[in-house]
Amino acid sequence: MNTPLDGIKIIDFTHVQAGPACTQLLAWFGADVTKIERPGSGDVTRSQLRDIPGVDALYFTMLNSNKKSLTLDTKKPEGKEVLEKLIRESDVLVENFAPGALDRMGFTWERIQELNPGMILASVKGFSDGHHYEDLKVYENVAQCAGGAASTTGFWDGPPMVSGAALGDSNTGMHLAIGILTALMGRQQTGKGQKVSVSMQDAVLNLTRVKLRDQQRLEKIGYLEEYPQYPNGKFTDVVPRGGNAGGGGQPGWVLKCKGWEEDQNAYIYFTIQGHAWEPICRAIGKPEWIADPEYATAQARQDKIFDIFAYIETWLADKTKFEAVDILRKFDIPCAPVLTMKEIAEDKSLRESGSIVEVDHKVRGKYLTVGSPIKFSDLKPEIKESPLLGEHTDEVLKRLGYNDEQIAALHAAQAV
Ligand code: CAO
Repeated sequence: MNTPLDGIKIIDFTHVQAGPACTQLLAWFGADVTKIERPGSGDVTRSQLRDIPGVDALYFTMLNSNKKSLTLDTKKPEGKEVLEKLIRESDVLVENFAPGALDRMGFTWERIQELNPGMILASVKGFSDGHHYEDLKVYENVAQCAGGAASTTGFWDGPPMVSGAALGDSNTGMHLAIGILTALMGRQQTGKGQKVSVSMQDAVLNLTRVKLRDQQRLEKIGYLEEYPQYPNGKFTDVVPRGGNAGGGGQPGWVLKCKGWEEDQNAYIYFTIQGHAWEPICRAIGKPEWIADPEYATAQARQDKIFDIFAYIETWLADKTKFEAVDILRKFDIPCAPVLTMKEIAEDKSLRESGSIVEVDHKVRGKYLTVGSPIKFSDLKPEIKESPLLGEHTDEVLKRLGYNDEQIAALHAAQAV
């Protein structure tokens, strides 16, 4: 198997989710990723939201597969010395500490360059350098609020809403991975490393760009035709929350299916693609709407869109979400069942494609995790277990030239 990042050495000085998601992806693709963790406790996610007492939590195991773990107190001189040696021999250092933490440890960008001019220093921060909030510590939902996602998500009569998808954390990690790979390509041309950073606010904003599009349209014409507020509701001067409306030019909504009264997820997402009006009418048993001028064009349908969705719900009333999709797919209608995490965990196709994988962990036993969403023709990443705290400390120290006596002394110096 070709693992293209073979030979790339990454110091993974990350914690929680945003940084670990980035380095895990690079480890899947072959990079040699060594995670540095504080002796005694390690990454806070090892012990957060535990389901088995004393065992690394799923939060940790699902973000740190295919890595090595080295315990190092980088505030002590002995720990700093090891980190310096690692920097000299590595290609990338990834970190997502609070602003200034790496500098306070003595590892400024200038110092890192002195140690290794080819080093790529990759950072996640809440806000970008120079931003008026640059000093803030940031977690997922803070970033979703600061990046425009929360004010545009949810229903118009409710509060701002955050998404269950990690737009602030894992998404920022994916952006950083692209930055690191770009800097590695750049280094092939110049021989020099560089500093790469992604702010969580920016990464969220990058995914919220259509709402910035809408803000400008709203300022120009005063309304947004694809939002549920149009044509009868009121628009203010900011992009409103759109409920479940389709964000593009195709109206869509979440529609009830058979069993919705008991099952909160007995719904499908239904899209009315403009050019698919004829097959939609045939699928839902309303052929008379095809040529009816009251329904035939997207514009004519606009003020009746919720009546149309209500009618489709009567058609769906005796069909499960899966039956409905099986009928609608034959008419080429973009739709999907609203899937629960239980259904996703049991989905045969996701298992076969490697998007959900079962991993065997030496202490926890078997658990499910998310595999690579990126598929290659010549690379099938093998998702391995996450390391125990400090599992590879001695191995890494030996590689760096430490003898048994020096290793024992380091352990003593770091004892907690
Ligand atoms: N040895 C010695 N010290 C260590 C260490 C080690 N191996 N690893 C970390 N530390 C120290 C840091 O140097 C820092 O010390 P100082 O505050 O004295 O400089 C200290 O541990 C705490 O680091 P922190 O401030 O980053 O950690 P926190 O738990 O207080 O904050 C977080 C966590 C995520 C809010 C903050 O790191 C942050 O804002 N990061 C940037 C944005 C980010 O990535 N957020 C996403 C997190 S995923 O949800």
